[in-house]
Amino acid sequence: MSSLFTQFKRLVGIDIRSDKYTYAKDPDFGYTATSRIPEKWVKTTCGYCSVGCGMLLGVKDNKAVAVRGNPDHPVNRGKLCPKGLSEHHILESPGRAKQPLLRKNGVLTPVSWDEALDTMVERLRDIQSRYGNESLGVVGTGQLLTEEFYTLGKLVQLGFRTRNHDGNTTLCMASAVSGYKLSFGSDGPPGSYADMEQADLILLIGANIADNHPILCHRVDRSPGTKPRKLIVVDPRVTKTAMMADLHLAIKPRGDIALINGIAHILIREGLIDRDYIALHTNGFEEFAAYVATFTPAHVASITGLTEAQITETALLYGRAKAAFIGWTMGVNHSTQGAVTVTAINNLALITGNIGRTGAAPFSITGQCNAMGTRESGFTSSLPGYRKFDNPQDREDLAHIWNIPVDRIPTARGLAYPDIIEAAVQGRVKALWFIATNPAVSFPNYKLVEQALQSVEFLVVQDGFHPTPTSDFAHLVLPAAIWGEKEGTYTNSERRVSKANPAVRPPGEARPDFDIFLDLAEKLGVRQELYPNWHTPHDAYQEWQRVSAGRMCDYSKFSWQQIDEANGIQWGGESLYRDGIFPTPDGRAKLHLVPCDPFIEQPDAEYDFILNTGRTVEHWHTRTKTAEVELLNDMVPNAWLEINPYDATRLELKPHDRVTVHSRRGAVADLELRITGIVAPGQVFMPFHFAETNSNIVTLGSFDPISREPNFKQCAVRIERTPMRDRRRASPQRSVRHRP
Ligand SMILES: Nc1nc2c(c(=O)[nH]1)N[C@H]1C(S)=C(S)[C@@H](COP(=O)(O)OP(=O)(O)OC[C@H]3O[C@@H](n4cnc5c(=O)[nH]c(N)nc54)[C@H](O)[C@@H]3O)O[C@H]1N2
Ligand SMILES: Nc1nc2c(c(=O)[nH]1)N[C@H]1C(S)=C(S)[C@@H](COP(=O)(O)OP(=O)(O)OC[C@H]3O[C@@H](n4cnc5c(=O)[nH]c(N)nc54)[C@H](O)[C@@H]3O)O[C@H]1N2
Ligand code: SF4
Ligand SMILES: [Mo]
Repeated sequence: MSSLFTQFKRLVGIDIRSDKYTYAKDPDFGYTATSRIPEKWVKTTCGYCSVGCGMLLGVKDNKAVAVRGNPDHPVNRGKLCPKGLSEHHILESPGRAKQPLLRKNGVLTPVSWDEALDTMVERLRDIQSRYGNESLGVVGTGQLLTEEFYTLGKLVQLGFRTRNHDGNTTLCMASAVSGYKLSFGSDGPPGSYADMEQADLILLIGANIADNHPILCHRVDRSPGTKPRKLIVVDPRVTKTAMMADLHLAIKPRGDIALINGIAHILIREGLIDRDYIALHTNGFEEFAAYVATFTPAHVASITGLTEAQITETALLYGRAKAAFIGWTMGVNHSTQGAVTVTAINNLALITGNIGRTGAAPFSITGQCNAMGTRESGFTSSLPGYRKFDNPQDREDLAHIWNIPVDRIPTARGLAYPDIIEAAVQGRVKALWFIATNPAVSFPNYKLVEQALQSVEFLVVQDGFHPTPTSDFAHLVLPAAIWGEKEGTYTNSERRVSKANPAVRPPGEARPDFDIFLDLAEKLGVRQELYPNWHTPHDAYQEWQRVSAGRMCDYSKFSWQQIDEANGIQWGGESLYRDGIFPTPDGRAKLHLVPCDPFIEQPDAEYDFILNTGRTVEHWHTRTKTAEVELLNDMVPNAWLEINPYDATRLELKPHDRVTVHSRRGAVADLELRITGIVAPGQVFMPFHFAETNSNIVTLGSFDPISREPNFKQCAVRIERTPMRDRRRASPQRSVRHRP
């Protein structure tokens, strides 16, 4: 207990000394450890998730010492989630990569940047001259700045001249992109967060926002004083988000298409559709109506495990809402049927005219801080500015802006991420370059990716942290600056372009990805051609403005400065398609007939459970960042497996028992058992964050034929008690970095 004297000193603002810290009065926080009172606050945007919260990063002595929510930012209005609030801790963490490392005699050895990049160019040139340009595969990320991703696309496709360029976004957003293109003729989430507040009904499908987009939870607040509306959550688990819902539909895994078709059936039967909208703005309604007629409530109930009453109530709530909003995330996208499930969702919005109006949208909630910016500016599954490889005019446009012959621009995309990995295993891809992604933990069916990482002749890993389970395999590690150390823009789920600003210098010799790309271009001899007079990411932004001008994702209308001052600006405004005109040849959206097939690996006598994998609020993906934040890591230090009490009793398992998950691909031992009604009988869940107990050793290497997105959410597994000999055994991966 503090003495009266101490209390007095606190009151008058004199520094006081405790055992550990010196405290002083901070104008914003009251009493704070003096070491945490910044000299200045730098306005920036959170570098974790796609909510895109505005924040202020406090700096003292070139160290990031504090973070607070930006009260003027329209997305988060001053609030932050636990990851955002502790984000400054990642910058100085011991796990940061600080110098380029080149494998010499089997050992990663520090080298100069010059030697690192000279070697990289030399090795890649040699490999490409022996096996062809497309023997190089490059995988980027939704966590680079737009300026960086744009620069990278040109470097890979026009500099290194390989089309085999993709992003980790294929593990994430690809199904939403494909589904939007199939329904509307273009990518681009039609709605905004503001719509969630204005909707009468919010339907969340396979989206656990309470854990994964926590600050969006404020948008579905239904406490007294807010607009009366309903929240329905469709998820096989009783997630924290499901607990917030008015109605939780604990659907059988992959029952979603049946449910959505069944809702359409009831809407048509009850006349709860917008005939004018359908007639003016869609194609294919007659066939669609005939098709969904077979999805009767009884039939849908048998597939989904829901009651007919639940299905009907959901349909009536959706159909009677003046404005209805559907949000979805990975419970939809992570499936071999992901893209078509997205079109089924779009169907619902189209037949009820719930699109292009305030409160009404089919809205894919994105994942990473810049998933959107990278899919707009990317040179991966499409050409920059949502242009198409197979459209001659689009290629002409770009060739003109870039001042290059049009035949330099490929007429079709190269291999998608899973196909790059497959090609590496088969020996067609001989060199791999990963930028800001950690496939040894995040790619499905670990054994295959391990084979790819081991078999290529040259593997470059460019990451802010080292070692990581992927950088352990590398021939060359390039240390990158991360969020907080570099400048550019991120675009969030609602198309809001926000500025990320540098607050501190990168550690050691780490450099911004942008600078690394320009240096590589220099060494490749293409710098002046591809990046004339470029020096900073702002040069990339200005070219991107010209490239996107007049396109749907038009950045030409706002400068960096305007974005910064406005706390983010949405391209396309609050909603797209207000006029009901879609970017298709006849301006109409297309209704799709979507069959409901059983998911690919059904449980059987040997593998009798369905494994679901996902996230928790405390951790970010492969934990390169959040394992470094003591506060977060101590809350959830290890992976667990959720099992229903019914199954635990049947298998004679007790809470906290150590269990092993076996699948046809491998086994993960030593998981802590949580016995809980959160999962239904016959289903188990584990987080994918932990390299030590890597869920992707057991997951399935099956991909959506349209989007190439993996089926991360269902595979067949068996659960057994972990034998003593397998306890705390080293993971099959070669190393795991632990916080010291
Ligand atoms: N804390 C935290 N936040 C994050 C991230 C993180 O790693 N940590 N990652 C970010 C990224 S990149 C992404 S993509 C998002 C992901 O955000 P979410 O998609 O919300 O995350 P997941 O936990 O992967 O999966 C969501 C839900 O899908 C459900 N699901 C599984 N199978 C089915 C099914 O058949 N039908 C339906 N309807 N649902 C199903 C799961 O039970 C789970 O609750 O989160 C972002 N935010
Ligand atoms: N089983 C299962 N697997 C999944 C999922 C699932 O739900 N279940 N979800 C999938 C999804 S949706 C996603 S998005 C992926 C994510 O998978 P990953 O992309 O592998 O995940 P991260 O851990 O975010 O990896 C980003 C890497 O970039 C580094 N990094 C951070 N910032 C920078 C930077 O500015 N520059 C550079 N050069 N490096 C940086 C980090 O240290 C980290 O190593 O995982 C997928 N894998
Ligand atoms: S909700 Fe997402 S953007 Fe906002 S603070 Fe949390 S991690 Fe950052
Ligand atoms: Mo993601």
